[in-house]
Amino acid sequence: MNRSIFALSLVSVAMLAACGKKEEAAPAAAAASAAPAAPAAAVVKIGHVGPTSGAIAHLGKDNENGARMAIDELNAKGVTIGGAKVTFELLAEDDGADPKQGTAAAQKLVDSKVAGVVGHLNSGTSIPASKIYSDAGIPQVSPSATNPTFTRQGFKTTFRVVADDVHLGGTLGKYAVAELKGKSIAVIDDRTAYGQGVADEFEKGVAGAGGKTVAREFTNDKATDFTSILTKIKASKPDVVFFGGMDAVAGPMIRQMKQLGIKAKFMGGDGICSGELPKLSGGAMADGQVVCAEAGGVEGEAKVSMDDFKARFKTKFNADVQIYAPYVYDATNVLVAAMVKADSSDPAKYLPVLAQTADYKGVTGTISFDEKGDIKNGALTLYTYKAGAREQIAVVR
Ligand code: ABU
Repeated sequence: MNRSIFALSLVSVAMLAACGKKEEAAPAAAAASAAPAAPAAAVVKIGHVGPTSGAIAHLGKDNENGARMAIDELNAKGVTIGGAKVTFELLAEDDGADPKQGTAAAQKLVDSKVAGVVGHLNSGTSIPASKIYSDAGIPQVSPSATNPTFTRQGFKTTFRVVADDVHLGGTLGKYAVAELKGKSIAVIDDRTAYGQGVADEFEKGVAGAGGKTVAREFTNDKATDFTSILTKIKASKPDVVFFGGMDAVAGPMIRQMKQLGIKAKFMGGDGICSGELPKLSGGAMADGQVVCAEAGGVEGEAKVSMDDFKARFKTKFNADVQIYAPYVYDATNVLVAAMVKADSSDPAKYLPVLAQTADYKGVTGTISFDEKGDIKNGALTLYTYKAGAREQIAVVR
């Protein structure tokens, strides 16, 4: 990152303000008694990237709205950094959940001189983009990318405000055996960085709890017909089917399971745990059939603040939160809190402060980063669906 560019932008704002004052002051001596000019407002650009097109556009839009809500509130409240009132500008990019589009979006944000980035939504886009941000020295906080690799590349610029797939998949694997009493478990993944990774961790969790995986199949994140793999899976008579992937694929898969007469429980990670899943399944989900987990702990104070956030979100956007909007909101505010504490939006100056984030009280709970940039004490909230609505089962730490 070119530190001088950020310094320059603030200096040039100050110089322009000074020039303006001079020109206004010259014509009339009476101006000497005028009120002092208001400090110039500096613009701090914050990037957001998520898939606002394609099959999971509803999730990308949910994320983008979380960032927009944070930015709008910060601007309404007024934030002063480096002695100047700043205005935050959201630069929102669409990566279509595609790794190539993701790196192009990252480069565009770097070229636009963003001070920080919130995103991307998917692990498959966040991981390749993280090198671009790291090379530019720009902090990146992901609200939803759960593949462990994201924060294990040795980059100082990567942060995550949710638990990772080791925690997520492992916990769900144990839950399948210990609580759902799964005896024969089938696993499907969508071959993405997230889907395959969380399915692998799920299998380890099953094995660790003494359970048995009887089938492993895969599809892709754009597939709509699962007849072939579900027919193979049916032959293995599973009582639990786990899917590593996103809700846009999980919904039709659940519908086709019903059509094929597979009555097994259906499990998945945070990627399927959306408000949209019942609709995407075409109403095929039996009450309590689906168990999924959000990669954050929604209990106690966090439950109160999350509920409040969801109500404010609904009022502002006339839409319900899908999954990650509150985490995006917190990720944005964590970035800005570090800028305020460092008294600078220069990434080189506020990055070390961001890394030291401890006990930040967000709407999703308390955020502290470990040495890798991962959230400390990350938690999971398990959900099922009844009558088409998500219902909380438990919080697991
Ligand atoms: N964590 C699930 C969805 C995002 C991802 O990690 O790809």
